[in-house]
Amino acid sequence: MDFTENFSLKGKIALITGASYGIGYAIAKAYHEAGATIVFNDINQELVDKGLKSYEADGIKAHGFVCDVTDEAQVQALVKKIETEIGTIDILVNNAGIIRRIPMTEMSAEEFRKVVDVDLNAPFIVSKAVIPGMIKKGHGKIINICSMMSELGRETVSAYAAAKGGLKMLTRNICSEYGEYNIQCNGIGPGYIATPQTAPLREKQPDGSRHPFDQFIVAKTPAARWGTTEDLQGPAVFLASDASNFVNGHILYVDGGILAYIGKQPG
Ligand code: NAP
Ligand code: GCO
Repeated sequence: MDFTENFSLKGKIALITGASYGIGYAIAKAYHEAGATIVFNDINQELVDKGLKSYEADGIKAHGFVCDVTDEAQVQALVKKIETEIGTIDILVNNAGIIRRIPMTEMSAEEFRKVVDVDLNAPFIVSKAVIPGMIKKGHGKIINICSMMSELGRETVSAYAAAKGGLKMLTRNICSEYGEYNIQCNGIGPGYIATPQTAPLREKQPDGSRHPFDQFIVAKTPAARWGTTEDLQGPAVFLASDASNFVNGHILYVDGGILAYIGKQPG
């Protein structure tokens, strides 16, 4: 057999949550090109329709559903519908996520809980719904979209860092509990990626200069640039494919080297 066949996703069904655009969309596009059937959800019909239009424009016949990943009843119903109408899910990417950048002492408990609900509780809920089918099928791949904040903190992102740190450990626990069923659960830790979620950190200043955080990230990244969603496609295909069947409980950081680098001397 040609070794590269190990990277094929032919015949696989992939559910990518929150994939109308952004990182989830890019991962779904790569999975399509690797041969998978694409299923995605988003939080409302408008976003699902927007996603379906984008997929169609890219020649992808995706299946889109409205589902709030924090609602267990909606998630259970979605997985049942997918299994009935399309087939058992082989690959799950827990991508849906939010961030609220608020100084911790100014953040309400409700705001903190909302971020943890989407970024940590939801991957638990969706994984719990999908794993029984994977066990029956004899294999499965779960990929949790973690973050630099699974390892590092910074001002204003306490809830997000707590959630993404927890998601790293949920990844390791799913690996531990379900590895014997030939289910591999790994994480991808994107660095700073140019998507709508980070747009506020890259906004031009009133005087036309670059955002201070934009300058900081470029100085802190050995690759000296922001990541693109395309940078994540290869690692995501690898972790969804047979090429990674003995990789389990690993967080693969796709960050241009940020975590390895102390940062450039100012000036
Ligand atoms: P994004 O542009 O904000 O997209 C997130 C997607 O998830 C949106 O479609 C969003 O819908 C959806 N979503 C949010 N809450 C949901 C819910 N309750 N149920 C269903 N869908 C929901 O984010 P992104 O930059 O592509 O990031 C995707 C993932 O990567 C997130 O988990 C994020 O934390 C992580 N990440 C991003 C970066 C980065 O630099 N961009 C780096 C590391 C990790 P709405 O539009 O309605 O919110
Ligand atoms: C922030 C950014 C980061 C990125 C990403 C980095 O405000 O610091 O939004 O959190 O989204 O998670 O890996």
